[in-house]
Amino acid sequence: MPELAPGAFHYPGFLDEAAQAALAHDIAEVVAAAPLYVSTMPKTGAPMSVRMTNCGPLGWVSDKEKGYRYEARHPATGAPWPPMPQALLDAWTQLTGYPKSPEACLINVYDENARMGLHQDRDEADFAAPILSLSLGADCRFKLGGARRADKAISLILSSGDALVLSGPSRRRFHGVDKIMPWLAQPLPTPLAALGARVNLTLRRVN
Ligand code: MD3
Ligand code: FE
Repeated sequence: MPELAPGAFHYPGFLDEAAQAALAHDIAEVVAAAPLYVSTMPKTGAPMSVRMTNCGPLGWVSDKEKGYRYEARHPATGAPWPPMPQALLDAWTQLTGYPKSPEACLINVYDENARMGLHQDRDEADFAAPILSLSLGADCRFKLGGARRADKAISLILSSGDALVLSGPSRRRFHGVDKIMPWLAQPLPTPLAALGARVNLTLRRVN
């Protein structure tokens, strides 16, 4: 259980191939009910390169007018987000031990050219709760920075099946996805392969 920094834990290969395949089926069902969409940046309205959807009681959304926030409904369909698959609730309990259930699972889908710039996750009222991230598909180069944008970042590869827990002081660190690395990669399990190269699931408490 390598601790990358205080409160930041990397679990390489946390999900074995069977668990990855089962989770891919769960996520394909979520995407069928809550289609992937393109969020836009606050103020500029510039489109993000990552396509998204959510499951659980709340979902993270962003647009030009209202900016970053959590909503109970899909911005395009108006439907409530699909429930969180049991496997995600189980992974949350197993890896975080946190007594309250996650309220939101953001599903990020990356194609080979998508990236996510350095940012902090600070749209949640509850900073005491940890964040859990699960990766499927292509490797990516991930950056974990410090409390300030300019702080030196450590770089690591996130591979299919890896879990990352961010808690305590690491909950507020800057972080980003630099590069999708499809060349040596694990293709996404079949029901997701048509959607992109990499999927990341981020489970959070919001309130
Ligand atoms: C470190 N997603 O959705 S997950 C995001 O791979 C996001 O899609 C990335 O950053 C992705 O906000 C990274 C790993 C992660 C998630 C939250 C963190 C790392 C974090 C919060 C604090 C520090
Ligand atoms: Fe983030």
